[in-house]
Amino acid sequence: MASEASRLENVEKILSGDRRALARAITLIESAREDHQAEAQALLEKLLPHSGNAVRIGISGSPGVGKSTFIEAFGLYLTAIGKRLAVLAVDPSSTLSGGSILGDKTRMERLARAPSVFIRPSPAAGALGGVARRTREAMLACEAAGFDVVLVETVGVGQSEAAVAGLADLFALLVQPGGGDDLQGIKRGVMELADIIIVTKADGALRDLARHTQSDYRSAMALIRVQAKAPRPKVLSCSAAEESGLEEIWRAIESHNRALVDSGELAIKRKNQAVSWMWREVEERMMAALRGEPGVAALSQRLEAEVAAGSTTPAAAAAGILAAFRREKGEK
Ligand SMILES: Nc1nc2c(ncn2[C@@H]2O[C@H](COP(=O)(O)OP(=O)(O)O)[C@@H](O)[C@H]2O)c(=O)[nH]1
Ligand SMILES: [Mg+2]
Repeated sequence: MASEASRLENVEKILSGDRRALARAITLIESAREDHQAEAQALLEKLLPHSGNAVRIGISGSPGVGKSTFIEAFGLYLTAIGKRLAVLAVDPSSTLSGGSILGDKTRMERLARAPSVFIRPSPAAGALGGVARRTREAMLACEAAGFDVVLVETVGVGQSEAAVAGLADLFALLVQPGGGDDLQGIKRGVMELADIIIVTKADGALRDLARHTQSDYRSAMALIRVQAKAPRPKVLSCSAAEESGLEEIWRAIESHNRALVDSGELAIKRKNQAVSWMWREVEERMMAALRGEPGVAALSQRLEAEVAAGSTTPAAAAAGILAAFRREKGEK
């Protein structure tokens, strides 16, 4: 463990907006080592009282839809109006060495050079839940460092949208012109998560198609169940290439945010998110503890075979596994 003095110095640096200290803190947060995790939690406890002041935006969309280009253009727009921006990227399909997001970081070259911007790609370490959990903590660290806007980007694959929506105030889904009737195969569940849908590449030859796509999504969203107290989802379009539509998107985000603040929903949403992350963490740790017991492992292999063969019911086998876990824990 770091000494109390050096930890305090670190906290001071982060609070003053030192991006290097922030980057080091996130490395610590992302480390799987147990001593690093303990250190990270100690650090986070000091940072937590200073977090909570950013607009938290989740962004998702299929590969090629224009996320990176959008984030660069939108990020530059935000810095131009005086915002400090942190970009955290979660890519469950990438690895540290060959990851697409690391490639993206170089594509966001102009944004990465801006002095008021912090860009952080996260490698796909372990389960998605783990990646997103650390992203949540990284986001809190960014807030403590004084960033006004935190953008969390994920590639639309399976559960990553829900994970990112679960830590954001507002979830933006990017779609590209085209698609037609099936709305590009985007799952209803993902559409239901969206607070705002952004049609990208509304320029040049794609301009008209983008307009059609926008109205298709408007119709589709009108049919979708809206979260009771959330503002109605908006469907907007933009061109990152022409840097158009960005101001309107920011205004929509601000007005969404203001509505959440005014109704008291933002505080409730964030509280619920934090509590559900706690339980997710408990689940993860419980399962890790359970799987880590050698006696349980041996038994569960046998029970798996029995359940597969139909000679034991899943419920009876589950009860057996939990009983074995309690026995082993009781012996210690
Ligand atoms: N015409 C046009 N092309 C764009 C725009 N934004 C992105 N693209 C192109 O779409 C492709 C995918 O963009 P990228 O940002 O890498 O998508 P990502 O995979 O979602 O991050 C690239 O070839 C971009 O040049 C835009 O605003 N207009
Ligand atoms: Mg990208």
